[in-house]
Order: sequence, then C-alpha cells, then structure tokens
Amino acid sequence: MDLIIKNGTIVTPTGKIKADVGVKEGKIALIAQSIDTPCDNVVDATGKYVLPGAIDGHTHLAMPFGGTISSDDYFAGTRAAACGGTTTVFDFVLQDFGESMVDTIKRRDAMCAPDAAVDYAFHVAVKDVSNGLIDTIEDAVNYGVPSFKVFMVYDFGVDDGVFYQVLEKAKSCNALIEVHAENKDIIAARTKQYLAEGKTSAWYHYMSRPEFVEAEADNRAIAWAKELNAPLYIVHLANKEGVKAVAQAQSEGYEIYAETCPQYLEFTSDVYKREDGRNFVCSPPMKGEESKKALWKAINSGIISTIATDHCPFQSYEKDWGKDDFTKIPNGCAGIENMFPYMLSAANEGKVSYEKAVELCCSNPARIFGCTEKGAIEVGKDADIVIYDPDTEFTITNDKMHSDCDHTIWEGVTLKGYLTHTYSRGRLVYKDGEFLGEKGWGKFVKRKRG
Ligand code: DUC
Ligand code: ZN
Ligand code: ZN
Repeated sequence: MDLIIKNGTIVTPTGKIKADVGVKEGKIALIAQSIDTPCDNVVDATGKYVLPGAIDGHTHLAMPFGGTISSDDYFAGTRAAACGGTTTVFDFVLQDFGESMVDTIKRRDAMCAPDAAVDYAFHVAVKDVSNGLIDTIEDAVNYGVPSFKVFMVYDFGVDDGVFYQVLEKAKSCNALIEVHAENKDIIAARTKQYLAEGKTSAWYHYMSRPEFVEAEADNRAIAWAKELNAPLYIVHLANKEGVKAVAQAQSEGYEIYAETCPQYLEFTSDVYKREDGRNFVCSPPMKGEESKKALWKAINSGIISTIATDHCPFQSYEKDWGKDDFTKIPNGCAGIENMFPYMLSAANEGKVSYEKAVELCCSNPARIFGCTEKGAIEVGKDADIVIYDPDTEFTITNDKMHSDCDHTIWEGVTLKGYLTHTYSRGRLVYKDGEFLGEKGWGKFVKRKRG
C-alpha cells in the first residue's frame, strides 16, 4: 500500500463504518477492519471521519463576466478547492458562436490542463445550435462531456427556441441539460424602473430579481422538460416556489434535479442592506427567510439532489464599480473552499446527517454527472479522500482561504469541525491549513451518464 488511513469512521450515503482504508496507485485498494500490511505512510484517523472528496458541480473559473474576469484562475480555484476538501471541480465552458461543442471543450482544456491542482470536468454552456451545431452535442457526449447548460438570462443566454432544441437533443443522446432559471425580461423591466427612480444600492439587485422572477423561470423550464420527458437539472435553486415546482415534477415521476448552494442556506436577502452588500451580489440573489427554510427542508426530504458553489469571485475594487449602481457590480462570490466544510458543519450541528452531506456533495453529483471513479469511499474508486475532525472549530477569515480573491462573504462564519487532510488520487494536497498540492496534478475527468 502507498497509504493507509487507520482507525477512522468512513461515511457513506447509507451509513458509517469503522474501518481502515488502503490506497495503492491512486485508487482505494482495500477497506478492512484492520489493515496491517507494511506501509511507509500510515495516517491515524482516530476520532475522525473519512469521507470522499467533494465534487463541486458548478464553478466559473477565469470567467469573462461583468466587464472583467472572475478572479480565480484554474490554479487558484482548484487550490482553494483542495483546501476545502473538494477534489473534483466542474467548470462551465462558454461555447463561441460557430464553435462545435468538442472544440469548445478542447479549447478550454488546453488552457486548464497545465494549471489544475485537482481533477476537473466541464459542462458546456451552449450559445449556438445553428448550422448543425446541435448535433455536436452528441459528439461531446461521446467525448466524455454529457452535460450542458443554458442560461435564460445574460447576453450569452439562449432564447426559448434554442433551450427547447437543446432539451430535445439531450434526451436523444443521454445528456443532461442544466439551466440558470430567471426571467430576463422582468429583470430588465424592474432594473430600468429602479434606476429611473434613483434606487441604485445593492438592495435593488435583489429587488430587481426577487423570488417570483426565479420561480416563474423554474416553472417554465420544468414545463418544457416535462413536455419532452427530458432530464433537467436546475442550478442554484434559491426560491421556495421553485422548490415546490421541482417537488411536484419529481412526484409525477420526471427526472428533474435541483442543486442549491451554501450561500442560499446561510444568508438571506438582508445581506444586501449591509454596507458591504455588493460583495454578496450574485445571481440569483439570496432570497427571504422563507426560501432559506424551504431549501433546508428540501435538502432533508430529498428534493434537492446536490450542493455546489457557483464559485465566481471578483476582487473588492471590481465589486466597488457598483457602489452607486447595482447593475455595475460583477455578479458572483467565492465559495469553493467553503462548501464541504459548511455542509459538514451543518451535519455536526444536526441540521442534516453526515450521510446526507456525503450524498449531496459527493455521491449524487458523481451519479448525476457520470463521474464513475469518484464520489465514494469504495474499493476501485479514485482515492479522493478527506479526513475530518468533528471536534474542532474553524472561523472563516479571508487570510485563511486559498483563493486569489481579496475578500469572502463567509468572513467571520464559524464552523463546527474542519477537515485536516485532503487527498487527490492518493496524493496529499492539503493538511492542517496548508496547500500541499501542485499545479498540473489535476486531470480532466471524462464522464458517462448511466
Ligand atoms: N451568477 C453569478 O452570480 N455569477 C456567475 C454566473 C451566474 O449565473
Ligand atoms: Zn447561474
Ligand atoms: Zn453559475
């Protein structure tokens, strides 16, 4: 064995077991009551949990957006991920007009491969399906990228016709369509009105896209998916009516998934009234207390399948562009390093079970997105492993984070328990507050949906 983790408690989605874990050549090679084979690298995990590395299904690294580029490039983003126990990072790659889906993937991979510190995968954000490009969705599926995203908002979003076509195509080739659901036209109308009235603070970012603006789009997207009987994955679900719509479709037997993010579970729209409210500007915005409660409930009842971050940080000086005009604030926040510790802290506090945290952050994203080698402490899987100490406390401050961003919306939030080690394919990449990985270690994860 190259590594043996002894005396820990392994967490799976269905229970906990006290066992040792043996790692050989980057894979989990043995799980047994006691592994006593000679090994130079034995780690004692007495009193600790041994968990699969998390999979963050939703990040925007080095993304051109809001007049700038998100501040974590591939190295910074994946370094921060490693230090937060996330060992697979999904990035959205924006297709160029006229570009095939596979060319989009290869273009991005050429940029990322030298930099990633943990394994990475892509979803293609579709813009153009004209002139036969729709058929290149199937080529991408065969290449190992079976998930695509459409934005119902932004200048790079698609119209309803393209969304419909993409759903139809995806169904025919076992791909999954993800959607950023908000109503673009209502946002535009409300924004125009607020600006005309001189209402320009960060609060009006929320007011321009409140609950119903997201819920309406959720319902519309779900209606089309139902009509086509195509699978649909709603990213960053943040409103209570959307939860209802997802639950209803699921109860009718449709393959509809929902993802939410820690920021929607921790904060409410009140953050936009704060002096530093612009730092919290992301889309969809944080919603009211009732939505927050509905999201927690949906997690525990199984309506929400995954947690991801929507990690898309911008520096303070860029957020400041919108001090006097909320429309000039680049949308997005940091979170890649906080997701798994946050959900494990929630488990430690009894808000969810540890098993549920593993399901949401590891096994469900692996299953839904087709990462066959990831997401579980099981013999044969990649040795992406986190060791977690439930008996410590960790207060998040930006100086302890490993992203390139100069602030975090999580500043001052105290977590119960924290990780001590992260392994990526058996290699130690994080220990006790320190990044120990390397640029270029991360590999592109080719996927196949079951
Ligand atoms: N929302 C954000 O806040 N940032 C990136 C893209 C998105 O949809
Ligand atoms: Zn989005
Ligand atoms: Zn996003």
